[in-house]
Amino acid sequence: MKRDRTNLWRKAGMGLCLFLMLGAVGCDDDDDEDDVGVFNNDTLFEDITANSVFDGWDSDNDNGLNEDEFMTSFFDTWDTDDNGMLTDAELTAAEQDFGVIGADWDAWDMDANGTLEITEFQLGVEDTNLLTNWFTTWDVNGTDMIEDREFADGVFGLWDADGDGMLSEIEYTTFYDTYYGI
Ligand SMILES: [Ca+2]
Ligand SMILES: [Ca+2]
Ligand SMILES: [Ca+2]
Ligand SMILES: [Ca+2]
Repeated sequence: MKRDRTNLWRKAGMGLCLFLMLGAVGCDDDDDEDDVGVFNNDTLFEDITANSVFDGWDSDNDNGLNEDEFMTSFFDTWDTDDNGMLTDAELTAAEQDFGVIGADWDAWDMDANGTLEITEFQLGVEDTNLLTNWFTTWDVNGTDMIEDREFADGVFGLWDADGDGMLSEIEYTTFYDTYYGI
């Protein structure tokens, strides 16, 4: 029934388009494109839930990330080649893709070996309050943990630079495969 009504409206819309075109006004019917090509925070939630990456970070298995687990989740996420260290290139990519502000690579790399190990990363993010700010903002239900839904909503918000709640299929898939693909 709902579908019938939608089709009816769509037909009515096309009729209106035709009418407007006759009046020399352009009409861009991109409804079909929107239906298949736009991804939102629900998509990320479903994907993250399905691939069990979140469960891997939740090391005490209480279905939420405490601040330590949250920190580890970002270290793992940004370590895109999974070698247990963050390089300058990995951090720069993360800064861009997640809208990170205030990370000081040189200061964080305390032994100046060109990579961030997890202890250096931990001290660095504590210094900037970067993850603490996200943690506090994302914990919408006030449990002092980030549950999977809060995580998906938060990360999607970082990816969605223009804040309209949507990413194109290409944008979404690129982000997802880079950071959460298995
Ligand atoms: Ca946990
Ligand atoms: Ca790495
Ligand atoms: Ca280092
Ligand atoms: Ca929470």
